[in-house]
Amino acid sequence: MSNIPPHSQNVLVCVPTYNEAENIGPFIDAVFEHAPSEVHVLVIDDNSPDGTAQIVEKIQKNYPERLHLLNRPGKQGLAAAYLAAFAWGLAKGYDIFLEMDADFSHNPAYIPVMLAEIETHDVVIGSRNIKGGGVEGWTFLRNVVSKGGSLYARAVLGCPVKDLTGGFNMWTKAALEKIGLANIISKGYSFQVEMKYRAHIAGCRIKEIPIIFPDRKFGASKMSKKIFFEALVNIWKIKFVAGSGTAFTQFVKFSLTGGLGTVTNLVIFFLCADIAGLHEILVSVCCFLVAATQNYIINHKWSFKQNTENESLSLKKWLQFIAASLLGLVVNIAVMTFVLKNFALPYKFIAQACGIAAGMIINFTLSKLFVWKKKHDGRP
Ligand SMILES: Nc1nc2c(ncn2[C@@H]2O[C@H](COP(=O)(O)OP(=O)(O)OP(=O)(O)O)[C@@H](O)[C@H]2O)c(=O)[nH]1
Ligand SMILES: [Mg+2]
Repeated sequence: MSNIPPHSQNVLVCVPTYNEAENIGPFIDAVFEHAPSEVHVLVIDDNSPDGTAQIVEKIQKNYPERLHLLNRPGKQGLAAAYLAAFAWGLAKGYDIFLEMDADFSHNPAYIPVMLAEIETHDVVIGSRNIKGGGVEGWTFLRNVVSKGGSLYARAVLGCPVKDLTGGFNMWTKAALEKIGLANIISKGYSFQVEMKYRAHIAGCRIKEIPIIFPDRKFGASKMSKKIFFEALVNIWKIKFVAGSGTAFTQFVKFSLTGGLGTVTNLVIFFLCADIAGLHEILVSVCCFLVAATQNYIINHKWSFKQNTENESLSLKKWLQFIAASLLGLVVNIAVMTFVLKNFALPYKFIAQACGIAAGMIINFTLSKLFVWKKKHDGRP
């Protein structure tokens, strides 16, 4: 871990604390022991009843200009603490931000390694889940819960980062700007997952380095079953809010819009054909146009909102969408006929369901590629 070239940028180690009186002093000493001189530390304390902030104030004289303290009025959670720290550091002109827990689970000896990697990356993650990394002193159950949670988050988000939940992460200023801190929705532990997922979507260069993560020796964990289950649900929120520009989310929204369009179609058909007695073919064409227009508006304002860049609705795009919908309809009928002819089905509507699915995929693909084509993709 030696032979690291001197680092030219200002680095801020952000350490949120809540009741870390036993850890904070030795921890700060350990950070300054391992970190080069351009590294500063900011402790964000949520008015810990055990006097953590007072201990930091006492040792500030040992590290003039390098040890900072942000006092907050009460326990507001990890996300709020980090967001306050980033805002503070960005305002002061820091270039690189490192998140660390105060309980020695994040070994300061890794700081020089992370600083070396950040030279060529936007995000460096201290990872327990890659070769060479791991945890120490955990019970079997805790291991299973943690690994399971991590796998679950990765699977739901489709994100390649192996340690999504860990909190030992380094960010460049540019990465924080790309992520868009104002958009973060997480309040608690899912914050780490959301930050990494947003960084991945924003096309940041992400590097995982192996770390050994020992359990805390002093003080109490702030993790609880409630927090854990909240995080499981939050992953989905993150997927739909942070990932609203991803193809999967767009497809789900597009399908829901299509479903609503079908309801509109049927209601108008019922009113005009059954109640008013108008000609079915004429009514059917009108229903298609009304439902497709409704779909066009909702897809523009919602499903593909990320791609529209506040563009207004237009006749050209409406026509394109009608064309895509008609093509979808042709595929729908073709697939339905094919399935009916080639498979012995107990009910015909199964063939129609296959047709609808195929038509929807065609309509979605054409919409995504042509009607709401993204102007510039953030990915490298
Ligand atoms: N400022 C602030 N810090 C917090 C808050 N909750 C936790 N922390 C700090 O965040 C860091 C991580 O919290 P831990 O309790 O260690 O959580 P954990 O690492 O997931 O759990 P353990 O592995 O059991 O320690 C520690 O430095 C805590 O003191 C909070 O609401 N506000
Ligand atoms: Mg901890």
